[in-house]
Amino acid sequence: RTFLHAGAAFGLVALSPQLFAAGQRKPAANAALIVVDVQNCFIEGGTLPVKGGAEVVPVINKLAGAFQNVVVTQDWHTPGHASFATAYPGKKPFETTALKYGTQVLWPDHCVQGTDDASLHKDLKLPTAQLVIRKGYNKGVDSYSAFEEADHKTVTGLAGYLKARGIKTVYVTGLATDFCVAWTAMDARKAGFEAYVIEDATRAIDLNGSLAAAWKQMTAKGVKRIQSADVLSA
Ligand code: VGL
Ligand code: ZN
Repeated sequence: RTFLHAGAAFGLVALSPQLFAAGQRKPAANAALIVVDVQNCFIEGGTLPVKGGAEVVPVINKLAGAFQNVVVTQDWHTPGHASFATAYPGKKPFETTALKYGTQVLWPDHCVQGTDDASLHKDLKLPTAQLVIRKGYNKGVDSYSAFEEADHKTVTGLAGYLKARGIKTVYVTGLATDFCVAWTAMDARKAGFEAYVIEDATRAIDLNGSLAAAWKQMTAKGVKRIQSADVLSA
């Protein structure tokens, strides 16, 4: 039996060298998949749709099967939230305003707590997900990052949770690449995690060049850019 197993394994290697290409490695037990904001609000038909947003769903569903740890986030705003243009007379969505903690992009009202718009996309299938973390629920402070709010002071508890569970590496996916995905990945680095963004499991808003800027900033902070095939074929 041992001999047969070894033979079978050898045959697999010989027939499929691409399975073992450099840099491809199955996520370790101490890695977590973070699925950012795959909510109706960010998908066609929602209040702040991201182009191609629904396309991440099958990719993420497939990725989830390769991970022993899966964490999900939801943008979860109060009505009248400080990131909503409607909170400022005379302001329109996609303009900016100065808040105490810095420049805030103003968005259409989106992802209001408890609404269908804020629900996870119906086709997202993450039966093994262990934690759902909600963010952006303080009315006066936005939170693109799943780790800390835009004041760069208030933490969500995610870093503590991951550390308590011995997680060392995070793979970030979801919506939107240039906002919540990027800020989450960069804050993961800040909190001491190794961080990957799985590019084809994300879609971007790309507001005034924000996508290129986000990749540049992520790279500078040591976030690694990979594709789902790099994980799935490992
Ligand atoms: C997001 C804009 C506003 C995101 C959330 O999930 O990327 N973007 N709120
Ligand atoms: Zn938001």
